[in-house]
Amino acid sequence: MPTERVFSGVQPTGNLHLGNYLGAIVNFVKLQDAYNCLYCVVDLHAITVWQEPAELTRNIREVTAAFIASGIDPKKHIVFNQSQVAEHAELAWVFNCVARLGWLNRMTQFKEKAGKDREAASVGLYAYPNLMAADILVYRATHVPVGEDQKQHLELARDIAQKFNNDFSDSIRAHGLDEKFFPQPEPLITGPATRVMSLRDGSKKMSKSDPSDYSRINLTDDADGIAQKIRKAKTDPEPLPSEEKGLEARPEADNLVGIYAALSGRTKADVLREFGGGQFSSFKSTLVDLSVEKLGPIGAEMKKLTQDPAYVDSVLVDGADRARAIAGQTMTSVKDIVGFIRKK
Ligand code: AQP
Repeated sequence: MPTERVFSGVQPTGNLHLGNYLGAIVNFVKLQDAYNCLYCVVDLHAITVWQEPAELTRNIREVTAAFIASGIDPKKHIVFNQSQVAEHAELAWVFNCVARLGWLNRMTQFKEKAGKDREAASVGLYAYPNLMAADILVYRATHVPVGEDQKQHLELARDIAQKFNNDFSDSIRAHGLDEKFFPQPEPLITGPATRVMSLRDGSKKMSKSDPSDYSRINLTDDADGIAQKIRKAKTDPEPLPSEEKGLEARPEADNLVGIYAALSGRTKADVLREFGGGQFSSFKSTLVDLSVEKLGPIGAEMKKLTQDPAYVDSVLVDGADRARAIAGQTMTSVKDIVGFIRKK
């Protein structure tokens, strides 16, 4: 039985896209054989920016459906939504008191998301990385599959784990616990599409919040939608290069080749050996066929699952019960370590 634990999450903020799929969900699926996995719909993170309540409920079910439709087995592993396991928020508070303001001030995602009007951003958006550290460490997870954009937050989680272990080392020892109470979680940023870019602008990451729907392929897009978006995707006038080096300074070409490679399970070099020297128009047609073949069945299954909300909710309740059992044990030890009094 595998002993190392994987944790990762996706925010239910709508417009789940190819970047979320290739950067994260595909890897979630692959890791199921080698690890015990927890996959979380991080609804507490979602409300760091305003969410319409009814839409949030729909989006929680949609992300759950995407997990299952992509091949995550919620019986063998744990699929749940974050707000059902109160220990995430409880540990996050302890981490708010461990992490330093200076550490959070360096987080680039907050700067990007808060934009110019930082005073108007929610406190939650600022403290988001501490909650993310709690999500991972409340399960003492050792591996975290994420896209490239989450690397900095993972480094912060490692710093928090280390500072907690150092600050409380005497107490950890006094309670007979492992001196490395919290492990150092390893980011797993793998595959040829760890940062999928916008189809309209190769310098911007594909993102749920981009106002242009043509910038991303949504997992719920039908075949016509996928075809239109790929055909309209920005490219340059040169033919495709035959080697990877030729993709440098051609971000749009690099992105489409990376998407093709990830969807076909090949390397970029291998894809270029086949398509190098050809025009984008024919490459795009092949990419449309591949995308429809790979994403079509997932979108169809998502649609089916979301039509049965009682089933989706039962998966989340069952997963949350199992997650709580693990998180509760960690919080019991954390309370002892910190010096809180609790019912014995
Ligand atoms: N463009 C991307 N390429 C590769 N991986 C990506 N991820 C997100 N965008 C890309 C990865 O998907 C997982 C879930 O992301 P999330 O929903 O928790 O948060 P996010 O990064 O904020 O997603 P978006 O789409 O970029 O939303 P907005 O528009 O709100 O900023 C993570 O593992 C992430 O790395």
